[in-house]
Amino acid sequence: DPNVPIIVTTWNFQNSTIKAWDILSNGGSALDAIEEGATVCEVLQCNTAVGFGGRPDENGETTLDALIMDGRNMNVGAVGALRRVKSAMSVARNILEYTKHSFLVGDQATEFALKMGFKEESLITSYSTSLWAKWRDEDNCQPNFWTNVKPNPNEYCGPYNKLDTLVTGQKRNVLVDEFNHDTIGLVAVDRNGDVAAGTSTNGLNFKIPGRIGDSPIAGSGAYADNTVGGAAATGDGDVMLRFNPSFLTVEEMRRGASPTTAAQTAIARIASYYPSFSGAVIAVTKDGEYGAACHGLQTFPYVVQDISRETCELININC
Ligand code: SD4
Repeated sequence: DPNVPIIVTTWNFQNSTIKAWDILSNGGSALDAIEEGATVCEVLQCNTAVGFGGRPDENGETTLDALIMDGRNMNVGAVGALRRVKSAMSVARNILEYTKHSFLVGDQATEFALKMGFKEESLITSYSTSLWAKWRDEDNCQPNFWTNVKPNPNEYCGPYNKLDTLVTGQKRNVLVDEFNHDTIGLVAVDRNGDVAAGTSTNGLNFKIPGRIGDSPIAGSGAYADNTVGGAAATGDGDVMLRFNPSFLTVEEMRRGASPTTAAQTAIARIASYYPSFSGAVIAVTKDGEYGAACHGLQTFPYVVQDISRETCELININC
């Protein structure tokens, strides 16, 4: 018999898993489990890596990326660089439910959200301001994401200086470390066997304003197909989105690979080009088999809840 319903989430965000399971175990849909599970993290600001008040960009603003995918019909709703609206996942769900589009970004995603009745409010908190002020003042605005030609750190300080002096040099900095990860990714299969997947994140610290990572991109951040299963990814999104790892994981499962082997294939593909990238992929089949793979981290924790468990279980894999 299939092991459904099931919910699997990235990192140790048990509150989200518990909420999603509450929906699934009461006969709710996989889509609702994804939306409401992710929303819990957006409200709790899980590790300040999801939702408002975390990971300010170079201008000190927090912007949000989210994706939700319906494996019944391959419908997608996504937002990127969403400004001044806290519930990125629900905005994504509204795009899925009420429009023929798949992906809205920036200020115009905000406009859409306001039309749908969401509240406009600042995503800046005293925590995000202090993080950003430290970067600006003590770390001298060390540009985190410039390569080859980078702005002179002495001349470039977010909105405080014009980008008028360019110098060559410096490689990319470390993008994801233990203080700069933790996007929530979720994959659910409900009682009907319907599959859904999604992500929600505030990206990376001191990103260049306008930057969107892998998380809201279907096939990269997450992917779901009722005929196979679903997958979700977390990590160095600038690199990972070049490989569509969630799509590849689902396609490997379609070809018969186990979830673990499928996720390993997707991770190995990225590592073959970028040996120092950090990231992970979780995978679930439509029958409720699950697995994960990771790279460049010591360990990767993820959480599973299914009918075989009284409570959700934290699983740690070595990378
Ligand atoms: C991003 N993938 O925006 C996200 C960050 C992340 O765990 O997953 N952190 O690149």
